[in-house]
Amino acid sequence: MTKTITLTAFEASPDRGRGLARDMRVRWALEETGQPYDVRLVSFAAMKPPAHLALQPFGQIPTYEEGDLALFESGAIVLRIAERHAGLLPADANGRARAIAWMFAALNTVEPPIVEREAATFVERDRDWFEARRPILEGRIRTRLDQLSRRLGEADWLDGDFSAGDLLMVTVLRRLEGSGLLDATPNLPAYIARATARPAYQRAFAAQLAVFEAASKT
Ligand code: GTB
Repeated sequence: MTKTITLTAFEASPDRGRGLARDMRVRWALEETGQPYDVRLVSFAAMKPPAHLALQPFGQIPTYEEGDLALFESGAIVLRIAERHAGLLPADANGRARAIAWMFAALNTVEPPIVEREAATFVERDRDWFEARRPILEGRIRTRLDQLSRRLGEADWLDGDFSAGDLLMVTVLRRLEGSGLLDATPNLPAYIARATARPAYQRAFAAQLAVFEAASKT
């Protein structure tokens, strides 16, 4: 019997429904694999008491509950979904291992400098050294984008068919939209456009946007 899947997500996402919070990647994985799910919406305050910390020790979203399994970390959640349901990992063992390597690459190699730049922009913008540090942070991102762009080349996806590696990589790259940093590597915006045109992405995006729009009306 299929167990109900429940995620947590922001009740009013600070990204204003742009699909940049990390529940988006989980919603997208569930849509790609055709799994129905419920969402429990939480406020920032509701993420800090023990009930939520038991699910997510760092007081964050997303969390994932499925029967007696409770998981945190969006990458681990996407991997769980991809391992249990067809559509996000190749059937052959070597292809599967390579797709999982791309999942780690997205989260461990490409996302950290992007998050560092975002954090610096939010928290350090008023410091007198911020403008001197900015090109250093952006240079680290440009290096990764250039390397990723060369590897992707003319291909549609990172390694064969669309996989959980592409799904995570695209959610990470989307955080740079509007920054200008993607302009030097035109195959990456095209890669994002190809991925975000997928019907599963569109459904996931619409679902999280509906939450934000409903919260804005109250
Ligand atoms: N490593 C964890 C994972 O991948 O699951 C990181 C989870 C995480 O950072 N969650 C964030 C959170 O709950 C939301 S997604 N923050 C609340 C807190 O720490 O108190 C990060 C995020 C937030 C907002 C935007 N935005 O506005 O554009 C984008 C991304």
